[in-house]
Amino acid sequence: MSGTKTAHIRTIEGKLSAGGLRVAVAAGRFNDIIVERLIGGAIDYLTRHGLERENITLVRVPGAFELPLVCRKLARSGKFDGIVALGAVIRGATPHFDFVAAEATKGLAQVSLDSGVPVGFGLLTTDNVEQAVERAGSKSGNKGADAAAAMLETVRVLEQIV
Ligand code: INI
Repeated sequence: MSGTKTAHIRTIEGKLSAGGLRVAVAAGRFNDIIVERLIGGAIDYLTRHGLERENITLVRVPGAFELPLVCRKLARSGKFDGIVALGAVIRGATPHFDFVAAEATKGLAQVSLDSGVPVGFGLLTTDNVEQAVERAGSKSGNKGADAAAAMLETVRVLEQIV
């Protein structure tokens, strides 16, 4: 946002152009009806912002708990400029909701910090299926697209900090 308070301040901002990047999308199979919509949202966002389809690699993992380990290997491979991690942890569906959600969340943050590769956080953590559906392409937007957008902006910001 520009305004009088930031006038004449050197500002670094990420341009939302994805052309030429290589992006991995890692997605849990658990709650796959929801996660498919997140994948669709992420890929739609990235291709509409110029990313070539051949530069997207989709990686399927069992569930949210496996996302950090697989994303860590993707990040360390040096083959990707950014990663989008997608999954859906739904409280109603499991008594170990809190463990799965917390470990996946902490793990993904750690991967990003340790590797320096931006990881878009597209993990839904909701109380019920209805809330998940709302955030997977209906009335509350699409968390997959949001995660892709955050990853892209972060990649472009980091490029400028040398
Ligand atoms: N994985 C999810 O992605 N979402 C869930 O809601 C979920 N529940 O309900 O348990 C879930 N569990 C599986 C977990 O991520 C691992 O795949 C599993 O425990 C094997 O390690």
